[in-house]
Amino acid sequence: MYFTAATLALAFASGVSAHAQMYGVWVNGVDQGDGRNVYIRSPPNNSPVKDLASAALACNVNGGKAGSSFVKAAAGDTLTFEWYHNTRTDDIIDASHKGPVITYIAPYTEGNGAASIWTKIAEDGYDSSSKTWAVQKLIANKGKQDFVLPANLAAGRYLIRQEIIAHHESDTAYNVNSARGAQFYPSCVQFEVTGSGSAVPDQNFNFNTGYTYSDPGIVFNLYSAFTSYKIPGPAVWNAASSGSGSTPAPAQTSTSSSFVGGATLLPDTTSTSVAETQAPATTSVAVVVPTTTAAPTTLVTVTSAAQPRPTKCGGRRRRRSRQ
Ligand SMILES: [Cu+2]
Repeated sequence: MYFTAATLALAFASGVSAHAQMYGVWVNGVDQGDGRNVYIRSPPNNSPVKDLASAALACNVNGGKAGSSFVKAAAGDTLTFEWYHNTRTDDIIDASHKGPVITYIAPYTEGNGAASIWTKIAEDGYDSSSKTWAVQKLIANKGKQDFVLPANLAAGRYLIRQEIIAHHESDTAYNVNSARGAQFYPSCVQFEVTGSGSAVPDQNFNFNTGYTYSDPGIVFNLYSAFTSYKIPGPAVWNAASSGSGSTPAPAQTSTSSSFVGGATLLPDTTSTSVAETQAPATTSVAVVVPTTTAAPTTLVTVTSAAQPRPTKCGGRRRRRSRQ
């Protein structure tokens, strides 16, 4: 066994990226094992999708490559999707990558999911009372995001797609500046659901047409003095009003019991990654000064040297005190 220089360079580059992907699924608290390329349509790396016209927006790169097995669950079960950064239970995703975690379901397809087939079943965005983003809860919860399968969901095979949206560069839309834009981390999991319910997901949402560059939940300035955040996509599906079931609508369960509002971490400007080495359009870098709450309160513009710099997203992060 030997490594070429290119192999080593790639290995290093993927090691310093600050993104995330999915490791596996838990059903009612029971670990279903490493799902990568087994029941998860795993992408080749943890880089984000940013182009809203890309078919990969639905189920990521390799989204049309069907896995070899299905997670078995029953309608009404609590499911946990577990994310990681480079290795299981590590730092999960760079703390700068604040944003929502959203979950959709579609009838099973061996296709790539880029079609009008999706229905939103759970979402967690920004809690203005605690100034907490879903991604912060995800990190505090060791990468685990819980949601409940609707109790009257019709039995059958499904794809369940969970995405993280990271807003640290989304003040500018990707179609305006491809070096910036919201970062989407979609992951599709193959499920075989049992139960006697009759509710069939029917929102027929299509990511390529339903997510747009005019959506305030997609082009969003994380460093502005915001007080609320509108999660993109349709409202969470009310399964109770579908089919003949009469059970309550699914609720996003809280996974934040151990979360303590942390300091705002500085966007990293010191290291590079494979996907995000393009320089910003200008040489100014917005830096949020850390505060004791999760909400950015002070915006300072630091003008860098004339040399273009990589955008933040690196694995190493440097804390700086106010100077
Ligand atoms: Cu990233």
